[in-house]
Amino acid sequence: MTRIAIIGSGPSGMAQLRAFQSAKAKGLEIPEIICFEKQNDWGGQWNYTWRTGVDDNGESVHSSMYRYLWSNGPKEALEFADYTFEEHFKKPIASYPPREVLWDYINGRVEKANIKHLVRFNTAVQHVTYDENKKKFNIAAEDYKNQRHYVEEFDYVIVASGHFSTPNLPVFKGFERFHGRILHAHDFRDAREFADKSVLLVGSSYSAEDIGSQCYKYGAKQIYNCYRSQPMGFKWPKNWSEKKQLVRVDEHRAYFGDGTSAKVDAIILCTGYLHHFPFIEDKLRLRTPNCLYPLDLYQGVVWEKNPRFFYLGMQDQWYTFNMFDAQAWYVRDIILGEISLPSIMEMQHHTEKKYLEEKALNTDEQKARFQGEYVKYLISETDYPNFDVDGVHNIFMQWQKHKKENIMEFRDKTYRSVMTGKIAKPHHTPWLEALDDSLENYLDSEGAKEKNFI
Ligand code: FAD
Ligand code: NA7
Repeated sequence: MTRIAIIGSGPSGMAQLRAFQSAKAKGLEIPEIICFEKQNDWGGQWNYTWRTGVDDNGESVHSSMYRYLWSNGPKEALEFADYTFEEHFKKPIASYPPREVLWDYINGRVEKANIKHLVRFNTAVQHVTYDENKKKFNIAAEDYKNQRHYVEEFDYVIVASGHFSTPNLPVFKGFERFHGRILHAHDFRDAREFADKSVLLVGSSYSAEDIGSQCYKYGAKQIYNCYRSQPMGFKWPKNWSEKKQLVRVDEHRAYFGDGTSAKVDAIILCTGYLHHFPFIEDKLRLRTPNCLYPLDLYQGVVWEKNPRFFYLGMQDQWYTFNMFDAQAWYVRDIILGEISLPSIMEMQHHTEKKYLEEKALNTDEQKARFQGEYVKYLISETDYPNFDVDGVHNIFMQWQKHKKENIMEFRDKTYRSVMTGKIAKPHHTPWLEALDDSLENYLDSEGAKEKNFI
């Protein structure tokens, strides 16, 4: 029987499992599927851990998420077309759910599909190779629960191991002398640690914006962030100031490119992540910066040099859950023979064209549109339920406008679902005052536990 390996059961791997299950539910015969997951549960980044460094098994901790993380974009932009928030929660909820609430949602869809038994948890893929003679992939895996190392053969491999886990860790002059704490965003867990402290965030993208906002919300005394290329340019609170690139630090102070300096207690490197796949042999390994259209991947998913090898979710992301779905349905249909691929030359030519198109994009509006068009194309090729991608694009544009208006209040806004046509319900507590982000408190219509939070 044809065998398929999926590496990772985060939202992308879960989408792939669900894609095959939906084909099976329609009466199609599907191959044997095995999903390898190094953590003890699924959900990928959304499977929070307080740990940093290594996990129970000595594997590097995967998730970069932290306590009190709320969705940084509207839930209406990531909603599954085959499983709405309304179907899951049975009532309207607000537009920016906390991590635990989103985990519950993505878990709900795949629990309903009854596919968890396809995942081998606590099992890390350590090596993937391709045997040209046999035309099979060999996967070497470590099963930590049963303390067993084994190798198995597969006909297809789908890499869904994420790319926001391995820190990009620049070093600045004087770091070895600094008296405070230096950490990467990947190891940031609890903003309360920085209450009453002066914190410097290096970087000017999503992590800097959100970790800084967390620190502000939970009582940091002073926040600085510094940028290499572009300032974030939001209207920051009085105790947050944006500086040019970090030049050096000494025992207590950070020195910036504009000649100013500041005393800081901690430095958080919000400097992004590396696409890092040490477990994949060189000829199959994706090497790319974080961009919207990586080279070597036809339609963002097919490894051109060996089109039985796939990657999911490797793009920088405007679209997330529903884009992973679009990709997973597309990969499924290639494997099931419903979609045929062009020649390698044609695939490469197409990808290079798209890669150059991305390079010519200047504005966020253009970048979001570019990824939206990509999602539309994938959906048009499969039976994934069609949805109003242009409507989602408009939600992204409103989201950006709301952030520009007030970066500390954008999460209080609500949006209309393109799946159900219904508008979200405002949350019971404004985001800045909502300290208890547990599922229980979030879903309670009055937020009864909020006042007990210390
Ligand atoms: P991941 O979620 O990273 O899952 C990959 C899985 O692969 C993990 O379970 C991992 O354990 C497993 N794995 C890795 N290597 C191996 C191996 N060798 N063997 C076996 N298993 C392996 N997106 C949003 O839509 N909204 C947000 O608000 C949002 N906030 C974010 C905040 C942070 C701090 C970060 C880092 C990301 C955020 N994202 C957000 C993006 C997020 O990455 C995606 O939502 C989503 O989790 C990507 O899914 P994935 O399955 O591709 O990868
Ligand atoms: P991103 O979006 O990849 O951004 C990385 C940021 O780090 C970006 O501002 C970079 O500046 C900056 N960077 C990278 N290297 C350096 C050095 N050496 N010096 C200064 N600044 C640097 O990563 P994020 O972590 O913010 O977001 C990733 C995901 O996590 C995202 O999906 C979120 O939802 C959460 P640049 O603009 O390249 O000059």
